[in-house]
Amino acid sequence: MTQIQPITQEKTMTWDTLVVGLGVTGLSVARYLSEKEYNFAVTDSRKLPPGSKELQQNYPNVPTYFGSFNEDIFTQAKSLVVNPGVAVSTPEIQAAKKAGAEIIGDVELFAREAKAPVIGITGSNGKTTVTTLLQLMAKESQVVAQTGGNIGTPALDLLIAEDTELFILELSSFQLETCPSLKTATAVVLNISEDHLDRYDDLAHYAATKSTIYNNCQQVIVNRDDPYAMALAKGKSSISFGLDIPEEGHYGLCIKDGKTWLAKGTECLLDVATMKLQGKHNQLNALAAIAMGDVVGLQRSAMLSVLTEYIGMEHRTEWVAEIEGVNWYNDSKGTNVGATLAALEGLEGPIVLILGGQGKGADFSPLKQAVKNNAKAVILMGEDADVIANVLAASVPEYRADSMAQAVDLARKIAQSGDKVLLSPACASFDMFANYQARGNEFVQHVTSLERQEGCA
Ligand code: UMA
Ligand code: ADP
Repeated sequence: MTQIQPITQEKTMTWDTLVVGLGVTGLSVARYLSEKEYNFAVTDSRKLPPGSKELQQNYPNVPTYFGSFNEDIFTQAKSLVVNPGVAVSTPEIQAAKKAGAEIIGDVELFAREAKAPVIGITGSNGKTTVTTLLQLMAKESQVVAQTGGNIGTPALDLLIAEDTELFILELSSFQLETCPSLKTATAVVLNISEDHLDRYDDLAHYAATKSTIYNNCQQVIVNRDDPYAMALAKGKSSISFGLDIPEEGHYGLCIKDGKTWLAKGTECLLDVATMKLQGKHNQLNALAAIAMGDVVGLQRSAMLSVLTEYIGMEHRTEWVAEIEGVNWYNDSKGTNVGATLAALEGLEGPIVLILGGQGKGADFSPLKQAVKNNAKAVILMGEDADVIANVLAASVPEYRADSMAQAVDLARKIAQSGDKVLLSPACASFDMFANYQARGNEFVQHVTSLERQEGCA
């Protein structure tokens, strides 16, 4: 069997565009540049980046520089197309910028080319939920839409399809740093809470990056319940959503026949009890999706029908099992404080909460009160367990686990009938797992094996 070797080789081809990072984004950029007949090279600080085999197969003549970044290579480029996972502040990128290179991302190339209207969705939490709702709503409305961005399919790959009537883009703050030409028909910053502070100076810097989604936006959508997010649209004419009674032309909740409904102005649209998505945060997500769907002309009946059917995605406050009267929930995608707050408040106590991992420099203090109100115990794991413990200051009984198996075992011993066990780490997973999916899957696997033991007992 031939082993794949790390390839770092300068081929004879001359180039002026440098693709930085060879994951799925880098591959999509390589495909696009090659179709456009640009001369480009690819660099990645990893010895064997995920896309290296495919690049070698499809574009064997493209020069590659893998294993580390080299300033001499970067400063040769006229243009750098930087992967969102690589910080623009990286010294080699800054050196290239100083030498006169243009620094852009894949979304910038997409924006220069896209012909159909674009919906842009960003925020600290709820991006994937709102993006997926809009994707389903467009489909149900018979609109030919392409969905991608941070959700998984790189933006440039969305250009492959013909007859596209609408693009729906989930955008991370990283992607928003490098796409000045992006124009949107409608865009939203769903909310702002601390995240990615390992890449930004502070919350204001992170929020300012998110706000750029409104720069070339025809209809701004804002969350009036989140003053921080709302301030990002200051001075722009906007349509708002929130959990109170809306003014005319805006979105919110109303009470009809003793029930709570999603509403636009005085028009009651949908009884929230008919939605499968649970929690106040999902009512906000639904309102944001309807507001944006209305702007681009999706059918109202189609949108409401999606909201009654959509059950949500794995790892997002996902119900896993009921064992001896205890309900278990997997919220492994709760990778920041805002998400864990939403899960704690959405499920309500008494909760045995499993949390911890890589805290990304976040301030965990907003969790203290919610833990006190809703949790009967916390089980801490991962790199930042001590940081979280210091903040919670033993406001509820605290336990430590070195593995997911141990965390689940402890939770089983602590929880009693009528309680809930919630994995919502408020942290990234990379200290102990490949990613949040692996963390959630491991949790589900241990819970399922408990369920089997229970079945056998
Ligand atoms: N990396 C290096 N050196 C390099 C290039 C990458 O060390 O030269 C490392 C970095 O830690 C980087 C990671 O590898 O963060 C991933 O880079 P990649 O090239 O493998 O990334 P892609 O596979 O192209 O995935 C990227 C987005 N990843 C990031 O922004 C970190 C994906 O978002 C996105 O789905 C994909 O493009 C398509 O648009 C993921 C993500 O975690 C889901 N996003 C963050 C989030 O949601 O919080 C922002
Ligand atoms: P993102 O793509 O922004 O990470 P997801 O829809 O994948 O958002 O959800 C990520 C986490 O945030 C999950 O734990 C989910 O329960 C929680 N969440 C979803 N919507 C919201 C919201 N509007 N406010 C706060 N938390 C939310």
